[in-house]
Amino acid sequence: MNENWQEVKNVAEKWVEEAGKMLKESLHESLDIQTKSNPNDLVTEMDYKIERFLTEHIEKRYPQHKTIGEEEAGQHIGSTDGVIWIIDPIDGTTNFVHQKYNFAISVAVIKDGVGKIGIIYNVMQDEWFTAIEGDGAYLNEKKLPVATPVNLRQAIIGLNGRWLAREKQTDEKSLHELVRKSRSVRSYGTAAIELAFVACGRLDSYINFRLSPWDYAAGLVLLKETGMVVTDFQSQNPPLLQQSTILAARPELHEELLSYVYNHKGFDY
Ligand code: 2AM
Ligand code: CA
Ligand code: CA
Ligand code: CA
Repeated sequence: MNENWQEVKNVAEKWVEEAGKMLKESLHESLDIQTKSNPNDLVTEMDYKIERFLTEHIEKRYPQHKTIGEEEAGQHIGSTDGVIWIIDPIDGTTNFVHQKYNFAISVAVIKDGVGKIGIIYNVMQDEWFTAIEGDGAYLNEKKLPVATPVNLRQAIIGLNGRWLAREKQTDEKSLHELVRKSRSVRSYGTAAIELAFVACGRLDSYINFRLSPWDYAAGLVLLKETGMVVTDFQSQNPPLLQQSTILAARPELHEELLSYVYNHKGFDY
């Protein structure tokens, strides 16, 4: 079947917009907050609610499509055949809870393992980072330019301090050294937005030692459209059904950064 991706994207944006409104309204109410894998790994009733809201719309309109989400959807899916929606209902739940700011809804649509649509909605700033494969990436109505090179000395890198704290080695190819050599580092606490920031040039690179497909699937579509490179630490395409390390950067910078992370296998949170 041949999908009209523009139409799918329009419909998806409408649902995401509605979901964004639900999130904004929920900020005025008290929320049920629980923890998952560790005391810092938060989940709220809104994470579940938004994921259900999106998956129900998708199942109703596109019964042939499958859905994978962080909280509940698609845990049985073992193959990338067909059309799959990969959803993060709230990326940056800690920010959602603590800051009521800097969180996103991330939706990717892939077909037979290839990213077709990426939508990252930065809810409180009302910024839409979107892309359709082969059609360029956009920030709101504005088409994003193709990436130009910068070197490490001029680069601003998105990196969570947690990963640095875990690193034992401090040799010339350590993360510590990478941070020292860069112009500066930033940490926003939302992988989806940080990848979108690389796509639009606000960051030159983003590095994460453990992410899941719903954190990066939409970002992959955007980054490809702007000529950015995104791989795991061993320079392979990130998988779409399991966790991965992530290195996203401008083309030449990616190669330079790879030498710093290549020997890292990744960390747990
Ligand atoms: P989340 O908010 O959807 O959980 C910073 O914490 C970034 O890492 C966020 O994008 C967050 O996504 C993601 N992340 C992925 N796995 C995580 C975990 N186990 N604990 C905390 N953050 C996680
Ligand atoms: Ca989470
Ligand atoms: Ca996430
Ligand atoms: Ca999430």
